Amino acid sequence: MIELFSWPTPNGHKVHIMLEELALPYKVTPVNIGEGEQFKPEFLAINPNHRIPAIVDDDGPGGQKLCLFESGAILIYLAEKAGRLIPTEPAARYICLQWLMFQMAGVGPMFGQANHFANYAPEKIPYAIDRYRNEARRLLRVLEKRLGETKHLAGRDYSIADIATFPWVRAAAAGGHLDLNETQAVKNWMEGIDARPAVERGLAVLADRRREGPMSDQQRDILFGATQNAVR
Ligand SMILES: N[C@@H](CCC(=O)N[C@@H](CS)C(=O)NCC(=O)O)C(=O)O
Repeated sequence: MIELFSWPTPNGHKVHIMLEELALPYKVTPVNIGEGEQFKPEFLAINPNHRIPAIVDDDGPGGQKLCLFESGAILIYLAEKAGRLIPTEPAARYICLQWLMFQMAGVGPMFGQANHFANYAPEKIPYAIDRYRNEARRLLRVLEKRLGETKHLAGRDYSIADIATFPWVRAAAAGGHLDLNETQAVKNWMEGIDARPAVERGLAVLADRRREGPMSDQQRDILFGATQNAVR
């Protein structure tokens, strides 16, 4: 059995969707990152970087228990475990990993910073807001070019590259950082993924735990302040 440690954020959604796509049995342990549960010693033992998602698979390689963090590594692991959603032909596999890395190193961090400086930074810093919004828009144009040429990011078939990227584009569009009406190929690709039953189920995982609304001072301290930056 796989134990999933997660919270309903874009990085969490990647793994929720993947587990639903693969129909692997799993149990979810919520890690409420707004209340600081990511700093509990039992979670730090699984992920010393105190970020969701993480998994513990009792039946890892060689039948041994495997603890894994970093959503990209988890997606590769689950795809290889199930033999699905990653191409097997070597060149196609590297192209898939290329677009997965593009998400992990580009789309995720840059969209995240765009959201942070627009919505959470205590001061409005025009340089930072413009810098990350422009970078998010540039990355969206790279996605648009690719998806104008191929049905999915890795090529013809849906893969872990799409699963990793979809939740971030979804969140950026919902937050008003990106306008998908300007990128028709990305919009069509998003609609196709959104319509998948496993995606609907994945997005529903822990959805009832999330509370919208302004962040409290305590949450701000946990996510961006002294609690976040404490030496552990
Ligand atoms: N590179 C990591 C990033 C994970 C990440 O940033 N997770 C956020 C939620 S989306 C988190 O756990 N934040 C808790 C915190 O900042 O303390 C991954 O892809 O797994």
